[in-house]
Amino acid sequence: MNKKCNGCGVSLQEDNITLEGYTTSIDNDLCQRCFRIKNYGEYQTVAKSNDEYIPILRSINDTKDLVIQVVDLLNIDKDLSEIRNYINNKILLVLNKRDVLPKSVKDEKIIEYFKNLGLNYEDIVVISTLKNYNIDLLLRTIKKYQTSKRVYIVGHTNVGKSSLINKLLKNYSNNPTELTISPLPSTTLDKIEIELSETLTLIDTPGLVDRKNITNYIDEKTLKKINPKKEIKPKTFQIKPNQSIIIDDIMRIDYLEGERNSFTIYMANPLKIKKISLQNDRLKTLSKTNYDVKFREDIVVNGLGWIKIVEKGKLDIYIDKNAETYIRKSII
Ligand SMILES: Nc1nc2c(ncn2[C@@H]2O[C@H](COP(=O)(O)OP(=O)(O)OP(=O)(O)O)[C@@H](O)[C@H]2O)c(=O)[nH]1
Ligand SMILES: [Mg+2]
Repeated sequence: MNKKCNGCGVSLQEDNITLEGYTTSIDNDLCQRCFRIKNYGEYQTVAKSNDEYIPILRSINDTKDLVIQVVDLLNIDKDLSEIRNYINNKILLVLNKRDVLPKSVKDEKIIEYFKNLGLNYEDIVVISTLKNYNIDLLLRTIKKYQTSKRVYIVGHTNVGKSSLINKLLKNYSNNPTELTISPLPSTTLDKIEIELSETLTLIDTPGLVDRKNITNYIDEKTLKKINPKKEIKPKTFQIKPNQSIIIDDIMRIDYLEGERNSFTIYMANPLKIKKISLQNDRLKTLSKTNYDVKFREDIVVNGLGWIKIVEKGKLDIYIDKNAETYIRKSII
């Protein structure tokens, strides 16, 4: 029988050390990569393509099982409905990493924002896997909506799918399984079924890869800084036209035209952010996009966070050419 790694779901093999799933002995329960992540915190990236993930999603569509779509609250997908291209199942939306957003923001407000997207979820639950927040509520909600024993967990890479399953296992079962988790994308490599109880089996899946996420284009040192580990302290700047803001070595915002304005930056605390004059040329070699923002909009930077802009105005954003930025109605 084809034996799978207990950490990431890949098929184990002892023939080729350079290929996925390698282990020194097929009697082991983990592949070498998971063993190293778990025991030494040594991360190894695996380049995954969605060509492998999409068939997994389509196979879920063949079932009537409940699907949990997990979203990272600091890193909300531009198009949450993309998943609907592949599956028609009932979906429960789970908004994870609540702990990184300011406590002053009310959960109801966050939920309201997602309800207004009109995307037909059975329910929406805000949680923090890290802080064990609302995990009880989530389990009750899963029980309310599950249509069979099996419940799938889907979403982009790194949103915390495997962490959530580990937390549910720890809280509510004696099953000793511990899935591999890591701060880098594409940790889980294949479907993994985990029995939580006689009436509930959770199925972890590898995440959908997002090529437009800035984390694909920055060095490891900066990557460590942008992954927030604590509650974000938003930084507000009062700004006039002809002033600019630079965020570490990552991006530059030029305020070109408009009223006196207020920019609030929701990004990881270790990032160095400062106001400079428009004449200063720093980071101007990056790729430029022009934006016309309306009253109370956010400029979102995929993988990094967002800038809340209060008044309307014209601005230029400079950032890596592969990174995605877009405008949405202010979430907070
Ligand atoms: N701050 C915070 N971090 C979290 C939370 N849940 C998970 N993480 C972190 O998010 C990162 C990714 O977690 P994983 O569980 O590996 O994510 P995944 O969705 O399974 O990722 P893939 O398997 O690559 O698709 C890890 O660094 C986790 O520690 C949370 O509630 N809050
Ligand atoms: Mg995972």
